[in-house]
Amino acid sequence: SDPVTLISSDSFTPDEIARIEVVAPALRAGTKEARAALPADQRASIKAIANKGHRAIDGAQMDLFPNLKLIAQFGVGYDAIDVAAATARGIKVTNTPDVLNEDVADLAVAMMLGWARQIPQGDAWVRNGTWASGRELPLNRKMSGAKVGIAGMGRIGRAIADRLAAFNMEVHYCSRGEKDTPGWTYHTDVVALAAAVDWLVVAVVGGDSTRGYVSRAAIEALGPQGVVINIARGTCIDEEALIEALQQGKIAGAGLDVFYNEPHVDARLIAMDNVLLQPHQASSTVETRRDMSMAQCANLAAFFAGEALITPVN
Ligand code: 8YV
Repeated sequence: SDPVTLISSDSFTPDEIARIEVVAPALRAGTKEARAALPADQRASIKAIANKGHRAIDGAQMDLFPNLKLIAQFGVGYDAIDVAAATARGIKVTNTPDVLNEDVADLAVAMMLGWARQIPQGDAWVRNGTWASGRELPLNRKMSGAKVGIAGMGRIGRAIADRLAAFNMEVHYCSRGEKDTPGWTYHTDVVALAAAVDWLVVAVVGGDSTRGYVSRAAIEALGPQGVVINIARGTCIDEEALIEALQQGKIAGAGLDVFYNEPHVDARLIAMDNVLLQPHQASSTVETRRDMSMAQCANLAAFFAGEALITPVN
């Protein structure tokens, strides 16, 4: 039977689906229920999965497809995929690194500036007549020249640090090891990093290895002037500790693009106006989403051609 790629998410755009279908015939089953309902012969025809977003692909999902050999993720993060379960089954996993570094870094900086300069609040004051009535926005915080800590000096962390260096910020970071960096200060752990800075930007990998990585201790070490920015994964921060620290004024604020239970954001975060919220959109530009789609399809094409995968994870 015909289809060889399974499109396992309903969040692919028509353009992205068209690109996948150019590589090989495809079948769509965007939910667990839809996949389980596929007849056995269709499931047996599937050799690759094109996945997107956070839909969990676990061992049981893989076992629905006895001839599955590749899971190609749309995105740099692959925490939605149980990579150990894939490896154990001889299934390769690929992601789409690098092409999104600039956009993710841009949004991190935009959230920092948006928070510091109260851009959402200022926009509201103009629109709702508060400014016209003679009031002035409370004074902003200065971002340029401040101290920033980057948690995770990978490809995205470095793109963020490069940008912030141009804002004359003093760059500190922690990472799995010390990196070759232009005068930036390395810290061995995130608590020491947070204690040294006012801005903490989270750019570590997602998944089990970083669950709660920005701990209660790290959040509290940041102090009452501190602001947390997260463009990584909601799971990388102890969200409960973050919410309590924000409510109690133990830190000044947060800019968050990712959450524990997204797209459902904790009502306590939504209630606080010292928190800048974004709908997980750091890679969402026309240009980068096209490049991510092409990177996903390049991996699919290499796989079907029997060539080396371009960006393998396992
Ligand atoms: C998602 C992301 O891929 O690349 C990542 O890891 O988090 C995003 O770019 C995107 O949200 C697709 O749903």
